[in-house]
Amino acid sequence: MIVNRTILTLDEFTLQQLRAFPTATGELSSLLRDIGLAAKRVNVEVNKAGLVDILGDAGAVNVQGEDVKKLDIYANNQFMGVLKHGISCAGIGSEELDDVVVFDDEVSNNSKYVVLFDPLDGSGNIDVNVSIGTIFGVYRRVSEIGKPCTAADFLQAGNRQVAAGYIVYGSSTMLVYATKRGVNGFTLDPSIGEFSLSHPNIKCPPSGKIYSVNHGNFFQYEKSVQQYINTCQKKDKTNGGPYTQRYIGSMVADVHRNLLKGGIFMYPGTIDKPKGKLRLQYECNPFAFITEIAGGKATNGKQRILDIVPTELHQRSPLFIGSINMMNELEEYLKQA
Ligand code: P6P
Repeated sequence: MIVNRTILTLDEFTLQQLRAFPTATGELSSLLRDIGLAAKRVNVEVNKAGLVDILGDAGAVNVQGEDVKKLDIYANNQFMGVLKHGISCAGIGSEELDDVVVFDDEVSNNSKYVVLFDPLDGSGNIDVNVSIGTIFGVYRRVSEIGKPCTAADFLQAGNRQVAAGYIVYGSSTMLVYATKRGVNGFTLDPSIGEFSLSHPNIKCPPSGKIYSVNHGNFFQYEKSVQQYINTCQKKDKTNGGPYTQRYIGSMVADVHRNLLKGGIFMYPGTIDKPKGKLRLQYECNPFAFITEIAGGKATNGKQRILDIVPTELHQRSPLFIGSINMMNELEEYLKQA
């Protein structure tokens, strides 16, 4: 019987990758399947968030000083749980937790990887039914295998990531996953409860006509950023302007759209927040890794995001990310500063 495998599930895709690379141990594939499982569980709760008492503030405030929504906590526990009980992860760092969590059991201590994640980015949008997402980055440990992972494992530059991805809980639920071999998108098929390969080998268009920025902070941006934003609004044959402004206020949704359609997303430093708002380790770095593998570019306005050596787990960074031609155009303005 010939089985018509026109659409690969996430599991089939990871097994196919394993067959193609026999030397692979399967730990990274197993880690991806763990993340896919947690994503399916979170998706169920996100999809019914309006119906159950999972909305609203949990009364807690996280390390960022933000009200923690109950769904944040649920998502954090789901991803932490599957990674702790898997075979590939020695510990995690999360936006929702003040410090890293060292799993410190025999299997985990012998695992090669650590994971940094934002369990539910854009959670302020939960109550108004706007797309939200999970963001994660995977690093090979620098600490000794066989012993508990250490804080140093979680303070590696983003160029040390071996994989990164995100889940966008939107009109459909999609998991986008990148390794050095490429970026692939899997859409959750509710009829079989599996993520299925829907966007193989994603490439970020080199140019685009979408710019994403919070105009409310305009007068707090550096002059060079203001000048670039003004250019985005001008009719200009050379850059295809004017561009369209699209800003959802949920990074996963904004960056995902620009990755597929072409565009630039900016969260610059402001007078109030010179380092910007976004966190380096589990927002900027994973998206910078994914975007570069897809052919785009990501900087903090001065240097490549992936080359920044972190000093703190929750440090913030300005972020400019997207289509390479739009990023190069922006950098011409930033150089003049
Ligand atoms: P602002 C959500 O809280 C978030 O961290 C990102 O998802 C989003 O891009 C950004 O903040 C929006 O911030 O200040 O423009 O509302």
